Amino acid sequence: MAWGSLSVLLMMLALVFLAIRARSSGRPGRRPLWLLLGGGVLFPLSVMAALLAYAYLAAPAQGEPAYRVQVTGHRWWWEVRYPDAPGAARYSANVLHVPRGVPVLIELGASDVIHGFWVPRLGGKMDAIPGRLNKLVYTAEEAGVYQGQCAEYCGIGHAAMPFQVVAHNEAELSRVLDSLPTHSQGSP
Ligand SMILES: [Cu+2]
Repeated sequence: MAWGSLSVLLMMLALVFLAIRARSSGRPGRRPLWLLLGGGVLFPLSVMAALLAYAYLAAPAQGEPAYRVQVTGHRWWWEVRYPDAPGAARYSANVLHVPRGVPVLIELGASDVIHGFWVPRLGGKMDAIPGRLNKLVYTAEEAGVYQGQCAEYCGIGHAAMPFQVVAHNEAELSRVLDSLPTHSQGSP
């Protein structure tokens, strides 16, 4: 992707250079249409089409999600709900407890403004948008703590909106879920 965008940038710079030179040489009459169409439209279009195809083909295949977590962005904290916890739904704040080695479906929403849900070590980011349900699948291969961060500026408390994904083995996860409250406790 870096090489592709670099090639587009270099092409644009070359065209700008050609345009400036043509003007300062005092022969502005000719309009090099093939340069505009070729360099300005066809070239970037084909580079981006190739990158798009590559991104789709190279994306790792995610298995069927086997675990579901609902996350709501608030100013300025993350509410986490486990709808499928045994017994009753459970809640946590700023921490997602997930099973290790299993694709986790994250259903993402927001209550006030747009937030950005991102755990760099687990994959791409996704906007959390009020009135909309976005879906994201993460797989945490190793047990442990993965740092996440709100990646969309959402107001004065934006920088204080980090969160954690904690991947557990099976027995530990059910113990943790049992210890969580069955109602949202609000902002921590
Ligand atoms: Cu935010």
